[in-house]
Amino acid sequence: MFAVAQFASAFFNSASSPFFALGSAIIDLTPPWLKDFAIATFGTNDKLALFISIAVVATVLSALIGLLAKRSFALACTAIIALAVVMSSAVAARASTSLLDIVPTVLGAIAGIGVLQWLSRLAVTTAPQRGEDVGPSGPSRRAFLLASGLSLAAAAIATGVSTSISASRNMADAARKALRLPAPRAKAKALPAGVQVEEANMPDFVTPNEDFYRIDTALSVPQIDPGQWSLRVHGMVENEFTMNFDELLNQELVETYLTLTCVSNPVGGDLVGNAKWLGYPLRQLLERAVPQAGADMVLSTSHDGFSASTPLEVLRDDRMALLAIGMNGEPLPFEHGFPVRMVVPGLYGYVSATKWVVDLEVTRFQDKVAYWTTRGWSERGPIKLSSRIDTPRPFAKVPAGDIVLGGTAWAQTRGISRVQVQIDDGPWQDADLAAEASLDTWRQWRLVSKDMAPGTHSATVRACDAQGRLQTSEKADPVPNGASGWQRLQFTVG
Ligand SMILES: Nc1nc2c(c(=O)[nH]1)N[C@H]1C(S)=C(S)[C@@H](COP(=O)(O)O)O[C@H]1N2
Ligand SMILES: [Mo]
Repeated sequence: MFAVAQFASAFFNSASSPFFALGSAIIDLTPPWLKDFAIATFGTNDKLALFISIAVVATVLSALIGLLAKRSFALACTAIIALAVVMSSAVAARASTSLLDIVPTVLGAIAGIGVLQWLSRLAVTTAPQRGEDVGPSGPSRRAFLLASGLSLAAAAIATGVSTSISASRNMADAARKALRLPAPRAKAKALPAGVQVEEANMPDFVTPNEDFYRIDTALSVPQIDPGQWSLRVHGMVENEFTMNFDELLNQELVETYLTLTCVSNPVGGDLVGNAKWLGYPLRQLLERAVPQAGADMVLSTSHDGFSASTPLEVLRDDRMALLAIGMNGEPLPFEHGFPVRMVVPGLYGYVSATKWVVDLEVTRFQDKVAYWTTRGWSERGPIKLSSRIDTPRPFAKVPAGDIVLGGTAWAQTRGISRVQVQIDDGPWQDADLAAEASLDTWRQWRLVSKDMAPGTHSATVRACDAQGRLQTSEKADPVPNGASGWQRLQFTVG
């Protein structure tokens, strides 16, 4: 019961753990003399001692409940429920918990009753009939003892595993909160006035962290304590080395605005976001490693086994490819790669933006294959020139008169020089471009369509990059290297 509750709590708020809650309640309720005694006797192991005591008490209580069940199964269930109520109140009494946090304890109680029922059944079939001569080591008695032992062992293992999951999560969380980001050597160039088109439905030019799209293969978000983090740099290099988090903080960091894009983004989709990143240029990291002739790729691998293949030359040219630790002025959120991730201008995330990165291997495309490439996606993924209509929304109803259209376009590392909109089958009209922050960021646009007649209309958008190349009208699915085609949507005026 305790084990299931503890195990389940690993997936909730750490304060939902009945062990931690009970432990904290006991600490709060302990008279000072006992506290002093505990600290004097167990030293800094006092918390360990407390948890071991709770585990011992839990085992004894389980045994007592087991004995009780021999008399009355209902009475034993009542005892379990009473215990669950005590544990739930310990959880609920703590600050920073919500009603949801007693779920683990309730699950624990249900599991406790289940195990009890299983064991009682075994015990019933075991009980020797009067007059029968069943030795103390009869087969079913052995089964009962085995089952009890198994339950206890399973409980102990589940408790151990889940307590260590919760503990590492707490450590990582505390470390993230305590982290003060160092000042960059070069601050990001201030955003020019007018990067934002002020219209309803337009995205913020800088995407707030909590609104930033999230794409990864992680079932549960890795919680890495930066004190435990290190990055191994190896492979076809003259100098292999390992860098820990403190060393990374001591490098000369830079700050840059950069728009990330997912290769899975459909035409008109929103798997794209723009943030200010703080990090260490990968170019400098590679200068220290000194890649060998013949190498053409860096395989970056995450703590959870994802990998990305990035062309070596992209990481050595003058674009701002970073080993990032900061996002919009705060440490990376856990979902976005805390403590360290990569961001590379101009490449889709699946071939460049490894979150929770722990390993960089300088190698060759012909020798190593990255995670998504083995699943049918291209080994290289430069971002395609794209444009999007953000307002009006598809199938929106807008009042008759002058209609404001607005949207976003991006061609990271190249920049946007022109956006054009076609209403129905009319001529292509040049939209007004918002100010450009950099070639690596998206650019907003706006167009007023005068005096639109009531009825259903369509709008189509296309863009040109700074070299004047027109976005292709050729439709392509996201697989294998990104969607293409012009976005066309319908809306109703009237
Ligand atoms: N460890 C890890 N990093 C990853 C991924 C992943 O699945 N695992 N997905 C990549 C993909 S496909 C994209 S588009 C970006 C998304 O980054 P974000 O979630 O911070 O927006 O992360 C990249 N980095
Ligand atoms: Mo992606």
